[in-house]
Amino acid sequence: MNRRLVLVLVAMGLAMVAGPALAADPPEVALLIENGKFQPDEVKVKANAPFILVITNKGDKAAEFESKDLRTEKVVPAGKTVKVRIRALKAGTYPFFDDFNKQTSGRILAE
Ligand SMILES: [Cu+2]
Repeated sequence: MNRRLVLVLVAMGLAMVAGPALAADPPEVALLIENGKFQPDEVKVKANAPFILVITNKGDKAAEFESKDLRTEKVVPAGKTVKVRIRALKAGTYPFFDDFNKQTSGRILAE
């Protein structure tokens, strides 16, 4: 076999191994807490598909990501990043807020 064919076969083999694992991993969606605000304050995601919110707190105080509609709350210490798995959502708007600083709020828009 020539070298090029070997590389193609190796790539196909890797794709077969990595493919299902990648398909099973929900996409990650970044959310920042900075200067007392969520950035962005509207997080757009696909409806009917789970995802992982990757929340980074750039502030110097702990925050608590909380959403009644999502039945989720998670402390995000100052300067840290946490991951929160969110179930597949029907199309709609899902408000969230920082339970330690309630005027800091945002929403997830699933569409
Ligand atoms: Cu709370």
